[in-house]
Amino acid sequence: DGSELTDVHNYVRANQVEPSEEMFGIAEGKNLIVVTLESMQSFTINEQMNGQTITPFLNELTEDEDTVYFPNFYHQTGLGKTSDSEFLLENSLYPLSGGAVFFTHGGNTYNSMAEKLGNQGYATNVQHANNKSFWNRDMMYESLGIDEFLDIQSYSVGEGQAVNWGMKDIPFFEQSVAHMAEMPQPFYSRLITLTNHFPFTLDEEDKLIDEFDSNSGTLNRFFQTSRYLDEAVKELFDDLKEQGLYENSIIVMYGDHYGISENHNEAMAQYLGKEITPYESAQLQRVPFFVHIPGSGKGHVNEEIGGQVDMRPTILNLMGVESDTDMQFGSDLFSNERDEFAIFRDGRFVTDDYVYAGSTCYENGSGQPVEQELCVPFADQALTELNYSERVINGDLLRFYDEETGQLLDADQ
Ligand code: GP9
Ligand code: MN
Repeated sequence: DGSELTDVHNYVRANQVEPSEEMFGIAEGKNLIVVTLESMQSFTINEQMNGQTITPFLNELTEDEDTVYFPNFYHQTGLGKTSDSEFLLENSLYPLSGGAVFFTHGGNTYNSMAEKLGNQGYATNVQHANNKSFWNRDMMYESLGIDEFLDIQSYSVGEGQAVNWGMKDIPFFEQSVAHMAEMPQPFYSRLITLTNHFPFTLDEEDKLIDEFDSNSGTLNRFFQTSRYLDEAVKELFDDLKEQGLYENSIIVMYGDHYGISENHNEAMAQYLGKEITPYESAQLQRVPFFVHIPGSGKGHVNEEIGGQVDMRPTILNLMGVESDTDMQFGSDLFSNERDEFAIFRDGRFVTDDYVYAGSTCYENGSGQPVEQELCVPFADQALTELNYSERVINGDLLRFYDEETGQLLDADQ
């Protein structure tokens, strides 16, 4: 019953931070569009590959007056890959260390961001051009209180519009925005892309830059599919403007997980021009996080260290929706009170001073190994937090929590 939640609840409340006064509510009442950038990694942003720009549109956004870009933002996914990132986004809980939580705990009680926005009168949906049962999404989305799932059945895939895993991102975005034009407003619509997915294959006409020249065909092609995804995002912005949806929407985009695993370290070392130590491997877990609020003038590059668990409180505060009695492990990235901390699902972590990886404590910045004991307090906290999150999920404990009041409930209530 609720008493199993006491420690967790105390921990969550003790680590809670106040929202940023400047940012709270600045997107209130607007449509919320969240785009999952499949396999997009931060090492491609504002960089070149053999003299070619990899992400020209996203690079522009990093300097845009209405866009906040977070370069020190980390994925926190495990075996559930894309679905784990969705879980972090909706719940601000960590996914599980074994198996995909979308499969293992698809019937739990949750208090998702979709449900909260639904309670504020938002129409909520996910759009993704794949079969609805992939990752058990159809079941899990019901538990998450998402009103509608527009899966592959809602798309028409014309000649030349599919590659690799299925529908290409450019026509996917175009048809998704057409769907949005029919939705009651305000809406919360989540778009999950697919083209920048292993094995990173493209039709010739969609290859906008050359391949890289390493011994890894996977990495070589990854630059091209990343370039394609960047082009698709540019067209998404154009589509939204054409449909008159742009001005009244906030567009949030995040990379879901790495595309290039450690199996390609030799090729990555060639690209980066340095050895891939455990420290560098941890830094490669950075994924882009963008918050674009048209007309806000709030754009800047925000160096805050955070991760996907922080998206829910950050977004809800921008939307002017309180979450201070919710059971969430993340915190608002705009808050001044926040500790810089990103805990990976496998126990690695990053703070402003240290990076803990490969059982070694490194100084953040120089990458030099330092005394192990400097990392110990953070390692303890990381473990506590991951364990508490697992306890909530494994015991389906949100059944015993009233998020309206922040009260623990008895089993017989
Ligand atoms: C599948 C897509 C890709 O629908 O989200 O899943 P992934 O393999 O990246 O988890
Ligand atoms: Mn994915």
